[in-house]
Amino acid sequence: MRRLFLLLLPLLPLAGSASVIPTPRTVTAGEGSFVFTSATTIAADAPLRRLADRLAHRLQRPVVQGCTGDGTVVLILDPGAEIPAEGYELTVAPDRIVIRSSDYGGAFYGVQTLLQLLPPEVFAGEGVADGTATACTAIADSPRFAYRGMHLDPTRTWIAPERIKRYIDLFARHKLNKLHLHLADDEGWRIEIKSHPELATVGGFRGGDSPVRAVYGKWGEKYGGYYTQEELRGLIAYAAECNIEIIPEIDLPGHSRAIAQLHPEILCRYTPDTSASNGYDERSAWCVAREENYALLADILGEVCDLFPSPYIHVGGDEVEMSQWQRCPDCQALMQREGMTRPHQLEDRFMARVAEILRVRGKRPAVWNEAVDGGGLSHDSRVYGWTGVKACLDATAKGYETVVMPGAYFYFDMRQSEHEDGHTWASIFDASKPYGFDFGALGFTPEQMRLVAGVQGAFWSELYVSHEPETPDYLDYMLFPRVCSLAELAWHGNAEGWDAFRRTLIDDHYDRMAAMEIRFRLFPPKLTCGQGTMSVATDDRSEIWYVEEGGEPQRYTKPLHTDEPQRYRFFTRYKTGRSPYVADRSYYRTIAPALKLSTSMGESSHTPYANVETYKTFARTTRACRQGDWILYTFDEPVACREILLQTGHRHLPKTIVTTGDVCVSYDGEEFVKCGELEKGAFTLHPNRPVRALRIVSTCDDNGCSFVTIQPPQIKR
Ligand code: TNX
Repeated sequence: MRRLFLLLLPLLPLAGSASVIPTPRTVTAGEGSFVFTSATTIAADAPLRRLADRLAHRLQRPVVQGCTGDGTVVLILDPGAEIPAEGYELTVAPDRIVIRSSDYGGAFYGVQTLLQLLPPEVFAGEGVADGTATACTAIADSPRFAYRGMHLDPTRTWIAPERIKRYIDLFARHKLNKLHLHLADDEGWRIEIKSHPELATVGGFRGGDSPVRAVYGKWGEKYGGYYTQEELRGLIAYAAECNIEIIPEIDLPGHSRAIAQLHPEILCRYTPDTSASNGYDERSAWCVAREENYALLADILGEVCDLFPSPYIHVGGDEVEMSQWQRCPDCQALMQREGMTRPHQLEDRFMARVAEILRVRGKRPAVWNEAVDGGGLSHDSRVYGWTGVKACLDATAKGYETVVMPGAYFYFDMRQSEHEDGHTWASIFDASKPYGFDFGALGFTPEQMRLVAGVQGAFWSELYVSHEPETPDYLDYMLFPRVCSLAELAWHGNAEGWDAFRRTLIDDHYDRMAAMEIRFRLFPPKLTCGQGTMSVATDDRSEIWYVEEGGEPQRYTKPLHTDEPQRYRFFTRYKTGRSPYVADRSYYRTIAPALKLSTSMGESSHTPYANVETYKTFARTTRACRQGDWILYTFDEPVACREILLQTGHRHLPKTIVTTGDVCVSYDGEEFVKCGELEKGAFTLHPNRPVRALRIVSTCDDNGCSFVTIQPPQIKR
């Protein structure tokens, strides 16, 4: 085998061949091809038998024990081979295909690469047709980073086990090897803890008859879910077969409102003012001084350690609201006793206790970057840098192993262009952004690079509401192709440049993603407007469609002639992919007619009604909503317009919506008629007469927080 491999090396790379994503380290074209026939078989070393079975299923060819003859796909595991960890050598020769590696991961990735050398239909379960020829090639490949991760957040919005399993598959196809699962946060507890079953059976559900109130959801309907330990064991085993390690996270000591709603005794000892929040206790952090807390944590983390084979357990450490510790007599006494001067030292203390719980169980802590700030974090911790590049530079400069994932590049809950769905707090970016992450230009020194374990993408779920009504493809659309870019960066790097990678995505990977049934985002088409003409162009084989205001989508075949460009939106489709809408600037133009705002929920002095009346920013109420509470928008003059969008809530704090409510319209300022219901805190009206006033009336008894955010209406002429 080695001889054949060397023999192929001197040949020139075949242009455009093996456009595998992520790009392999070296690809050397050979002569001729391997042809699949009905006699093609698969042979594998014993430890690779399961992998061979999976490949057999994909290729629809049998595994034959002990056969390495002609016409065979051979998987060789040679622990002594000088092949880097997770690396492989893949040789396609006329008589056989050989994948060699020194570990399981390498074999798994060799198989992934082989599948990408075949027609995309192998990903659709169609096997390879007899006569399919694969060009001879020798590929030597290994990863750039040992840590190539994706983070999913089933706490804010539940993601069922079979959907996690599907993402494990999709991530593994892109050679990612870590899945960071966020299992406990303010909005939900998603992991069964056998010693405290109520955490999941109660804390995993909100709304309806649950004592935990609805957020992002439906008021009267119970929704949510949790993973049983049995289900998690299944996911862990399945992920391991895909060379993915699942890293569980219990977010501590902040982000703990879900468990605190069931165990308020873990909180700091003072009586919070809940008059503004309909009795809802906003305290979210574990008390550091309460000794019994560490016994409860040992119960919980003990089960987590027993369940997950990963050497690291993520214990959070982000966004701790330390004012709670400053109000707590016990935390204050602890600070005094220990001579602490800053509340951050309390976080260090808490983390040290948690680290000890993990350590006796043979595990190490993984933490978000804020945990570094106190100065006392132990150096066997792994830091996840999310707040910015600077946090990653700091953590590595201080000698911590670091996973690089600043939100502005790697948070796939951020929207992908200005007028799409998603968060904006870190930035607005498409797949080019994670691809282009440039460690050198951002100031990482070679010493710091040695501490970079790798990179990770994240999807946070506040804006992703998985119960009805859901945009069914939302999660896929937010993840792909950004995950492809992440994988390229993590496995290979970005030296070839974005334009070349984008071309490979479009020319070769779109068909694979479609065969995998990924409902991915297409790059938006190019719209040109001027002189009464709107024309649209694409460079990705997609079909172009347009929607005229109030109409159904139609195929675009030639430029449109119109003097009302604000009435048209365009988008494209290619197989399972769709682009966002694109429109002329005039489509988004809004007007700001004189307006008065009032509510039954009180006016916050920091963020007064005037913010909305001047269309500048948002206003806040002084308390949460109860049934019958209202928000009234009254225009000085009746407003003639095509569209009015009313919005409650805030992009950064999405749950400050009116969770459910009716919307009423008035044309004379006196008589109101119901025109619809809020959906995710918002409502769009297309009035057929001038509008004088609009009123939102709450049909829920709070929104799981202590105020409502009111946005200025967005009015299109
Ligand atoms: C910040 S990332 C958070 C999350 C939110 C996310 C939304 C991190 C450690 N904290 O709690 O879900 O922003 O983008």
